[in-house]
Amino acid sequence: MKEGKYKTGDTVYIVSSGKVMEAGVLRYAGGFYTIRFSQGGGTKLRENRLFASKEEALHQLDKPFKEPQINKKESIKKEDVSKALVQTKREAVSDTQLKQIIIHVDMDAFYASVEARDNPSLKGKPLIIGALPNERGVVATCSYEARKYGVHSAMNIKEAYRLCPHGVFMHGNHEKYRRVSNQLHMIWNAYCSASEYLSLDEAYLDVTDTAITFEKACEFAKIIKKRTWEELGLTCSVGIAYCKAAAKMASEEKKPNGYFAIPTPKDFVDLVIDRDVRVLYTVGAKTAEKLHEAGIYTVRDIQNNEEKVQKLLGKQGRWLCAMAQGHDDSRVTPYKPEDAKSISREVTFQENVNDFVFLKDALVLLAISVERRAERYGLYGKGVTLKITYADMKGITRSKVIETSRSAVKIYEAAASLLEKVPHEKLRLIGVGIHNLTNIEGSYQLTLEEVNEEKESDLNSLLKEMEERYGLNFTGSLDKVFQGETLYKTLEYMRKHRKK
Ligand code: TTP
Ligand code: MG
Repeated sequence: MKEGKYKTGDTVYIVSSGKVMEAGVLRYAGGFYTIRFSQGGGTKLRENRLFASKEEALHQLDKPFKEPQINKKESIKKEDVSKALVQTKREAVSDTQLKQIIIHVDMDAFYASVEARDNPSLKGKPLIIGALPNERGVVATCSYEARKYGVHSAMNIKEAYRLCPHGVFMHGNHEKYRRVSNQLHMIWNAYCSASEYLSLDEAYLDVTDTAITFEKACEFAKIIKKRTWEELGLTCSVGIAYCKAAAKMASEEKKPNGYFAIPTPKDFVDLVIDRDVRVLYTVGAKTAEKLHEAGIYTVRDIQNNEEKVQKLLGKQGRWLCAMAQGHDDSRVTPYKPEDAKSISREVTFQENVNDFVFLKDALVLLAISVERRAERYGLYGKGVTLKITYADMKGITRSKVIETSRSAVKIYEAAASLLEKVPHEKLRLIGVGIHNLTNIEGSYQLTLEEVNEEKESDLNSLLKEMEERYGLNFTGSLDKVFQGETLYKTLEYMRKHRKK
């Protein structure tokens, strides 16, 4: 494992709990530096969290850590951001109901559009992202050209191939979509006082206080569309409405590249009254079936059968009856990473596996991946989960309480001990996660003794053993293993190449 910019013994600075601390580099192992604070104690950090001088570290204090931009094309003009955010006093509302103006924005065929943007030869083609036709897997998304053949998200890849054999099949590149998503957030957040991200490509924006009028909100939505196209080369659909549910419906109304406004509850009701109940977006296939069986097919039927609907569906029924009249008071709730329930990483193998030596090794890489994600969000777990799906599709999860940590070694050790106790039969999926998340470090800061014990030398020796077992070389390339699809490919390689 090669050291990077810093050498063992260098004095470096880090930012911790809003303070600059001086620390001496102890050693480098497993992709991390282990440092010892001059005041005693120590911790593990990656190179990008270390600073050669106090000034550099102080500078970092002023601006939160950001990932370096990898693709120049994806960078957006900073000076444009926040231009529109002019906080003005909100108009007094006469009625008791809280008036809201919400924009819902949703990218069109997100993963596929990003891939087509970055490789123009894919433009206009039926593009299917998820897996290759000869692999196991499902469609993550597909371009609108592929949708014409009936291909859709979550469809088995084999079925997609049957429907669209001339389609272009690709793996996704999640890291890239996450980066684009961050850039989208920067555009969106320039126009709203609060945003609620529903997925990488979709959010509610509360523009009540920033737009003040509905007309201005419509203008914001148009600017968001224009900037998304001009700066990121992507199209999105926007809906502007007086509540969240109507805004979401509005953005779907004219997809792709759509723009649609629903200014009042009356406009909403007029639009949906004779449509199937499924137009109300919390109504999934099962709920729709229940309603249909009870003779309730349209939104009008809900209006005329409120008691029946509430009896049939309880709390959801009450929400549906309100929505059928155009009422939805729910607020935009900003996403906080610490609200996430768990951080996990899993892999589905191309063929079923019952090589438990390999599976234990797979846990090492999955645990490192979880550690890196947890580090990115500043979170630690108080429990570790092992997830398995056996060849017969039977799924199990096993959990273990740990001392608050996000250390890959600790996650691995817990998961490996859980693996020992489960039935050793052929399986198709294995995953590792941490749960019971907290942003309080707990025992993360090691005592000096623990540093000397050198836990991460455990990680290093695990990786070394694996290098020998699979003829791999992680040295200097461990970071690469965790980019995009590489972890999956590395695990597939290991599955096929274990030496005795
Ligand atoms: P969606 O917004 O549901 O779909 P989309 O953006 O591809 O297409 P559109 O909005 O125009 O209908 O999901 C956003 C991304 O999330 C999608 O590009 C891929 C990913 N995704 C999955 O990986 N699996 C899924 O089952 C779904 C629905 C989405
Ligand atoms: Mg979308």
